[in-house]
Amino acid sequence: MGGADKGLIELNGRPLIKHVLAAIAPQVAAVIVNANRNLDRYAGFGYPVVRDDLAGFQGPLAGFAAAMAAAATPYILTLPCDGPLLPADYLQTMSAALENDDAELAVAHNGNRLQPVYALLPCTLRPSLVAYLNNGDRKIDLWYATQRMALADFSHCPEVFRNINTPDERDRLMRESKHNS
Ligand SMILES: Nc1nc2c(ncn2[C@@H]2O[C@H](COP(=O)(O)OP(=O)(O)O)[C@@H](O)[C@H]2O)c(=O)[nH]1
Ligand SMILES: [Mg+2]
Repeated sequence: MGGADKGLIELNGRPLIKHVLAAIAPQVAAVIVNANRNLDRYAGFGYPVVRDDLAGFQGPLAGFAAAMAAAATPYILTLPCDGPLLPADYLQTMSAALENDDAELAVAHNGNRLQPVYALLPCTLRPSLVAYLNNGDRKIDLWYATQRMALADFSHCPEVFRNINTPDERDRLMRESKHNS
């Protein structure tokens, strides 16, 4: 997106983060926003804002570590700021997968591949995650693979993971949502 702060890019007249917050807030006990720029604007959406544990945009795991430190809940449920089509049963599907597999963490799967920024993670994994990051590792799938992982099956609705990475993708989604409404 040419370096723009993606959460603040508008889709149908509202910043992307507002679409995402509206979809997740009814499902969870508390919301934390993870951002590293425009912190005042993010704070204006009414939820606490935390910056990454590591400086320099080192990837989503640094955000997960910060959220685990800030959370008052035993688990964090993660989702990216650029995926406005989050389903209403996101938490339910993730927690059912975790329980069914008696796993430590759950990660979404669209039927084809892992969707690694959609995860249900216990905050007790923070020391493991911090150690992984301090070792210089950044690959999200490889850290998951070191834990007991459940796959949450979203193969019946793979479109919920559509996310906006280019102006073109934003415009296409906007045209489609107007067409459907
Ligand atoms: N906290 C944090 N999140 C990041 C970082 N880099 C990417 N993300 C988030 O990870 C998600 C996926 O990133 P994105 O650039 O859209 O990757 P893609 O969709 O896989 O091409 C988005 O919500 C980003 O905001 C980072 O350095 N720190
Ligand atoms: Mg993306």
